[in-house]
Amino acid sequence: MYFPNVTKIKYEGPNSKNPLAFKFYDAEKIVAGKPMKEHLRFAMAWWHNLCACGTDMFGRDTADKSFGTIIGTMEHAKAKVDAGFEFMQKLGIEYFCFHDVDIVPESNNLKETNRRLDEITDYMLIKMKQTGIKCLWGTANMFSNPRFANGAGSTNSADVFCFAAAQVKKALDITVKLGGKGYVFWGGREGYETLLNTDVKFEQENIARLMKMAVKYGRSIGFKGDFYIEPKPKEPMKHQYDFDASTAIGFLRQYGLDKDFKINVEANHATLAGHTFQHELRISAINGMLGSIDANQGDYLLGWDTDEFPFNVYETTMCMYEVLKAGGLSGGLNFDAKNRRSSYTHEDMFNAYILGMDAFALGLIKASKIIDDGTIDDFINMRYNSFKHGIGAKIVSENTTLEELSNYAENLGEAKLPGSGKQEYLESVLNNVLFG
Ligand code: XUL
Ligand code: CO
Repeated sequence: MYFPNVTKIKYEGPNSKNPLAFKFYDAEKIVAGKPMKEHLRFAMAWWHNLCACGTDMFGRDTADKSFGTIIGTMEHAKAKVDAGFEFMQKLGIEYFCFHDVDIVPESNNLKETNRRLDEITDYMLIKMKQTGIKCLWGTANMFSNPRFANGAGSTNSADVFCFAAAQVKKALDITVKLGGKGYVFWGGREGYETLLNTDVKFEQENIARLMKMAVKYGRSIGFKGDFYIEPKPKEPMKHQYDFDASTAIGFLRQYGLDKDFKINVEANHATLAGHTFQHELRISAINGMLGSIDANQGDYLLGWDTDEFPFNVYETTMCMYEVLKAGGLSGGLNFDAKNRRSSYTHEDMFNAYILGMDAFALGLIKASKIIDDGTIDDFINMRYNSFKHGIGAKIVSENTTLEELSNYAENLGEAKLPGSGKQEYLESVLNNVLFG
């Protein structure tokens, strides 16, 4: 046992003062027609939870995640599996997400890395069968190894492109082996620092080529799930190609990848792009491409990806409002989030997940109330009333011309104000639903 001081985390309700209990997440409780756990489908991110130890630009590790072994060995990789499954079981988390290099130490030799991946996934499969825990999505880390300094799909080196292809192939193999529901492309180094050395068109075409081969190969080995692009505007690169959901959707359509791909929206990436989390969810949803979510939170005072555990209930509420309106996710809510460097104990890891899971449970409960209350949805519906009859209906049915509209406008005489947006009133409705 790796977490002997923590027993199974239970739902104790909002009056509980127990730091190791859920206050709002009650897995089996029915909200909006389904148990909470089905709406939320929480996943543990292997990298932050089992690998990251608090190193930042200015200081070394603070957390000990050796789990009694020597880091960088296969014994350590297996201890992480054991610790991870104990952690998920104690929290009632039913899914995990991983990069290839999160689950084994990468060797200098690709064949040896792949052999290690076979060995560890055999071991993970046994644990998955014993516990019922499943894989939400897998991915290849094509940004840490120095060979990817100039990108993976967008690299200037054909040899590096082949290494990227090899990693995608193997990551797909093991994602399928583990029954993963999805496969993610996060293009951390797919971008550029200066146009003085970059052929953007060529690089984007090459990324599309890599993705097309991934789809072809994935489908050939029986992968039935969704591929995802996870947009992010910057960091590590100055300018990343998958800037935001709109950009990624345009790219997918341009290269005929939109039938196989959806968007994995990450909250902190949205805010880095100058959008709200809700905006990115809405843009994905209205394009039929809301696939999965990396559930975290950024800091509005900082310009980088802080990957904090979410606690802002306004944001989790508006997120779950989008999810409910979109009819749910094909993926789930992956906590791509890490403890603050100074919260370095194993107990802090549990506290962080309890915070995040409760914040989203609360968001789900409140979002369902907003929908039941109906004031906001009714307002939006009424706001476009002028398009339901007369000239407005003609516009919507595309049964008019610029000339006809021009004549109509001339006959109107004085220009009219379009009806109040009533933002302050609607914000007070929101607060009333949340706290009333
Ligand atoms: C980085 C990030 C990644 C992806 C998977 O900002 O979000 O961890 O989620 O590669
Ligand atoms: Co992410």
